[in-house]
Amino acid sequence: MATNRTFTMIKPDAVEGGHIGAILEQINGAGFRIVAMKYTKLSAEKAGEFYAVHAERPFYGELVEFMSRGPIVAAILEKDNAVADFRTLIGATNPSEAAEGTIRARFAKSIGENAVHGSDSDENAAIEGSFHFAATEMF
Ligand code: 3AN
Repeated sequence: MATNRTFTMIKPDAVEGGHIGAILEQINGAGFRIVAMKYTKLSAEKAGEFYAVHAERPFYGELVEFMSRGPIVAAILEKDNAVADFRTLIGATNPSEAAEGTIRARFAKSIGENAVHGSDSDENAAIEGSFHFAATEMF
């Protein structure tokens, strides 16, 4: 059974581009409810920890540098089938392959600077949500 929460970050490129409002509007318009949200900045250490699964990939250093270069918006979102539906809403990792109208098609610049994160499984959604939020910050 699909659980109904996912975790997202509006990444530094999209924050720098002034797209927080438009992205949140698209997320709300697609029926996601905000369970938790904060405007924050990852240290290089925290970004490295968050993306530890990619530590062996050639782009890891670049990814950590990018994700820690400026503020992000982190959020937990709720909806039926949240993980899969949010992946559909954001589009493919590479924005040139992202379906028209998806968040990455609209706002992402490149495969590395791709505007938003979306959890890839229910298990990772729970891990990533707890990485950023205490239980007392979820409503
Ligand atoms: P997604 O974010 O769609 O789940 P992942 O988990 O494969 O994609 O990658 C995590 C992040 O790593 C991406 N959001 C992107 O910022 C970065 N990334 C992925 N592939 C590349 C790549 N080939 N070159 C540079 N950065 C990449």
